[in-house]
Amino acid sequence: MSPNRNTARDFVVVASRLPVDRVESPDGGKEWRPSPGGLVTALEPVMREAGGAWIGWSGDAGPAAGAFTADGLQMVGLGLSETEVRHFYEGFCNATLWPLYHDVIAPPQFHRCWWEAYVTVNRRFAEAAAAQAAPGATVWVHDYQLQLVPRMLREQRGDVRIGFFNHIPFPGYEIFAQLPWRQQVVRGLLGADLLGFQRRADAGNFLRACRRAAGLTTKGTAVRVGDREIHAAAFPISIDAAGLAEIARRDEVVKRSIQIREALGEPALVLLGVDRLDYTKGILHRLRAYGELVDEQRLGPRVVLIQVASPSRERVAAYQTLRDEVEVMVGRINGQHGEVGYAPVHYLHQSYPREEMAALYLAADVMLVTPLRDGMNLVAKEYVVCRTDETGALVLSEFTGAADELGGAILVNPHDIAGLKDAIVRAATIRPAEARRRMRTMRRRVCQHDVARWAASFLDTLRQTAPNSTAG
Ligand code: GDG
Repeated sequence: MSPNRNTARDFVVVASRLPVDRVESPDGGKEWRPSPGGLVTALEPVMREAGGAWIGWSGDAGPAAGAFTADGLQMVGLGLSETEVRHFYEGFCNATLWPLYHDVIAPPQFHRCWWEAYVTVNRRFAEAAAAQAAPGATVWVHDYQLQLVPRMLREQRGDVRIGFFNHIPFPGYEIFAQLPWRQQVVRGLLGADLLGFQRRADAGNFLRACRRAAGLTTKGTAVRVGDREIHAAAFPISIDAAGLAEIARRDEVVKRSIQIREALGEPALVLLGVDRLDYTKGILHRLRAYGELVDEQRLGPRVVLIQVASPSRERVAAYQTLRDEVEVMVGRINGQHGEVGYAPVHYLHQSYPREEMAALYLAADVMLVTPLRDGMNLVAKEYVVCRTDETGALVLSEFTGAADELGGAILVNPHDIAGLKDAIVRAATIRPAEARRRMRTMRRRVCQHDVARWAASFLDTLRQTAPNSTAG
């Protein structure tokens, strides 16, 4: 497809979701409201400077929203039918690729009709990108939902520079090899000039898949496909550290954090977990360890764990089962150890504004981030950035990308419940001087390596890659 002269853009972001939500407007109609996330914060300046466009899906089944502007940014909304939502989004993305790429914590399901929907929807995104991109434009494709887009786009538009960033892990080859369409996925990704991963290990796994699934030769970070050279390397994502620290310093947020501890009855110790309610996040392991610690009274009297578990993928069966299991476990701990006026677990199956999240981070003495597998985990970075007074302690799973960067955390293997319990006790009883030293190291790291630096580093590297002109 040739670029549309009226809309040709020098910078195009392609992500499965738009950074806006369709919500009720005050007059009873519908309007687009920004859903601020790290990605849009990081890419906004680049988009504004280049007059860029963001291609994505609104999140609802139905016709395409088409082109519109939101807060001065150009959006192009694509549509998914009800069947595509089930087969592409809930099926292939969330019940095939998500569990497969997270070390098969849940069994992945392989269905040919889901794969077909994945191909169809990826083609729709690639065509939209081909129509938006100006000659020689830079197109940045995001995440596991769109792995076929780089190649599909390159076949139509040999002139554009294509980057791809995978937000979730890329699995070891023995796991990836289960995917019946492994070769198509590898070839799809190799349409890009530069492939970014969270950890070096993820890039290494991908390079191995290139050798094993596609029989290609790799050298260092490079893969050769015909006369093209593609690079795969680690670009660990981050957060808008300055923006979040500013929120955490606001008087009303600090006051709210004090209020939260008051509402809990001024406990001596507050632990916090913040996750999408997802089986990769290790919520059950965390509750198990915490429940035993309460039982054994190793954390002192009237300790409180606040667990925010924001609703996620509620129509996917594995998520419904997980919700039931978490709620049973929370009920058991509170039933056994609670009293009138005291519950050891405050479980919140809701979403909160950013200010409330910052107040929760400020209210917590110990943050528990215990995923069984996580590409990065931004919550760990958000916690340390909010701790502007350098107090607090972070218990962090070694199976997160964040563990590669946050050396000041108390690292754990969440499968080792005894080890997890010891780590929680250690974090709860850490000497203030040691806590400060650890927190300072972590804050420095995240503040210096924020999301703007991540985006700049990826785009600079992409710019330096030789333009690859032919389809691979
Ligand atoms: C994927 C990868 C990678 C959660 N509840 C609320 C809320 N959140 C925010 C957190 C955080 C974000 O959602 C979650 O990010 P994570 O990184 O923890 O996890 P995933 O959603 O699985 O993200 C992950 C990430 O992509 C980026 O590349 O790090 O590994 O799986 O920012 O604060 N925010 C608000 N209310 C809530 O109730 N406002």
